[in-house]
Amino acid sequence: MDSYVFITGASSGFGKACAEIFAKNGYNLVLSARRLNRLTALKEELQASFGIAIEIGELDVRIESEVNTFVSNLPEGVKNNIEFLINNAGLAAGRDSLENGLISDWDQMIDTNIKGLLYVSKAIIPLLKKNNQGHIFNISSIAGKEVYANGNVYCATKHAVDSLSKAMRIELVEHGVKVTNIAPGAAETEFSLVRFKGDESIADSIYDGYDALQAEDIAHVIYFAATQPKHVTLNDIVIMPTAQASATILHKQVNKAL
Ligand code: NDP
Ligand code: 8X3
Repeated sequence: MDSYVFITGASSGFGKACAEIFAKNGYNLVLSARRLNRLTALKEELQASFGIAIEIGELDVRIESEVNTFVSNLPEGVKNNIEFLINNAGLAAGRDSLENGLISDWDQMIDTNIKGLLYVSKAIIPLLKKNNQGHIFNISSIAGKEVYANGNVYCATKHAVDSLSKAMRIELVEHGVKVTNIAPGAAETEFSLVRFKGDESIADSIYDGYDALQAEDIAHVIYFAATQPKHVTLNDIVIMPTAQASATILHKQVNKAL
C-alpha cells in the first residue's frame, strides 16, 4: 500500500493507538510529537511487526515554522501519498475557574488545540487537494459539544475544533476530501495526568468506578470511519463510555473502584 497516515501527538494515547491500528492494516505512517524517544521506539516496534514505511519527527505543533519545515522536508513520495491526517495533538491544562486559571495554561491549550491544528492543516490540505481525495480527522471532545464547570478554556478550544471541522468540510467538499470530527467522552490515557500536572491520584480518580474508554476504542472507530467507501463520510462522531450520559453525568459504581 502507498498511502500514508499523518498523525500528530503519536507518542501517547489516541495518536499512538491510531498508529498501531493503521500499521497493522498495512498503512505507512508519518508520526510526530515532542517526545522523539517514544516515537523512535514505536517506529522500531511497528516496522518490525508490520514492515511498513514510517517517518517520524520531533514536532511541537505550536511552532508554525517547525510544522512547515517538518512537512516540507518529507520525501516527495511521502508528501504525494498522504491520504489521512489525524489532528490529534492536544491537551487540557488545569481545571479552574476563569478567575483562578493560569494564563500560561490558557495559552498552551489555545496554541496547541486550535493554532497547532490550524498550522498542521494548512500545511497538509494542499497535499490532499492535489490528489482530489483524502480524509482529515479532527479530535475534538464532548467538551466541544458541552461546557462544564471549570472546563471554560479547554471547552472553548474543543468547540473551536468542532467549528473548524465544519469549516473544513465546506471548503474541501469540492475537492473530494472527507472531514470527520471525533468527540470522545472520558478516555483513560495520559490526558488527566497532563491536565492535573502529574498528580496521579487525581488523574486516576477520574477513571474510578466505571469502564472508561481506552485509546484503542477511539482508534477502532477512526479506522472504521477511514475505511468506508469513497462516497460515504462519517461527519461527526460522539463516543462515550457506556457509563457516561453527558460531559458531567457518569454512573460510577463504588465497589468497582475497591
Ligand atoms: P495523551 O496525553 O495521552 O496524548 C496527547 C498527545 O498530544 C501526546 O502524544 C502529546 O505528545 C501530544 N501533544 C501535546 N502537546 C503537543 C504539542 N504542543 N505538539 C505536539 N504534540 C503535542 O492524551 P489523549 O490521547 O487522550 O489526547 C489526544 C487528543 O484527544 C487531545 O486532543 C485531547 O484533547 C483529546 N481528547 C481526549 C479525551 C480523553 O478523555 N482522554 C477525550 C476527548 C478528547 P508529546 O507530549 O510527546 O508532544
Ligand atoms: C476530554 C474529555 O470531559 O475531560 O476532552 O473534557 S473531558
